[in-house]
Amino acid sequence: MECKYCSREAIEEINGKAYCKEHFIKYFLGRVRSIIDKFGISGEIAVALSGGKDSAACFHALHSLNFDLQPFYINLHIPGDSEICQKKAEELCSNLGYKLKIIDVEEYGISIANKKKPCSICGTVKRYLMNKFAYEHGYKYVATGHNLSDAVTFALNNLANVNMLNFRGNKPYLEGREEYKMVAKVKPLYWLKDKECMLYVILNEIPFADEECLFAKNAPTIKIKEWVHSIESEQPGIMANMAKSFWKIEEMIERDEKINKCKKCGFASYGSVCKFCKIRKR
Ligand code: Q46
Ligand code: ZN
Ligand code: ZN
Repeated sequence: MECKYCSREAIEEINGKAYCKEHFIKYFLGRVRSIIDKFGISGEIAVALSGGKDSAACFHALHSLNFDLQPFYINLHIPGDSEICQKKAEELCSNLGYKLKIIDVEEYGISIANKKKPCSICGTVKRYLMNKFAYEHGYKYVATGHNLSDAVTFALNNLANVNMLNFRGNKPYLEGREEYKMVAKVKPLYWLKDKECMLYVILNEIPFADEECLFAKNAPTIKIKEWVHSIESEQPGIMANMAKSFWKIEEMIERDEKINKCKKCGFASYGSVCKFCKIRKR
């Protein structure tokens, strides 16, 4: 198969178009650029690295597009995972000429691995610390490696669990709000699927940790993700359409929401005390 844009051998087909290595990378960076341009993102961006392929691809792509970046890593102390991931994130940063900032959850007296439902605590802690880091260091934006596969899977999982409130935070850009110490969040990989992110890191020889967190293995979302990808292979473009619909639903839900300031820490909260402060107290 030939690339649609030149005569070279194609390595990937996306929505019926074949791409060679060079044009695939152009396509990938173009999708990232479209998010950045749509929301007018400029200035320094704090980039959350997890050690995995997606945040590595996100960081590398933003670096290739010449953004001013500060990578950081949250060490969650998950056995058999966190140390390897931190090493991979450090390796990537040193390859690209950055110094990685490390945030350690143990400094906040939190341990995730021994909890009954580690993922729900982990999610809250990560969101809180990402925002806190960026806010306290004066960054306007936090970029994360959430991709199209994550966005669609997350939303479908919420539908499957009648969890409409969880719809918030899934769209590609969340505005910052100074009065609530909220930094803007951006998902540059929002239009890119898992497979495309994997291909991007392989083609660019980007170091990443292949191991999965031990709590990810039995997650119900794995089946949903497989299902979504199988529908996409029969009907290319359906995932992007679903993501657009979920984005609209999120905006409808947002209109009825009230944010407060947490009584303990002063960051944004949907109750009088934020979930992070409740976790710390426990
Ligand atoms: S939420 Fe759960 Fe992940 Fe946290 S505890 Fe591991 S699997 S790392 S994206
Ligand atoms: Zn080509
Ligand atoms: Zn709080």
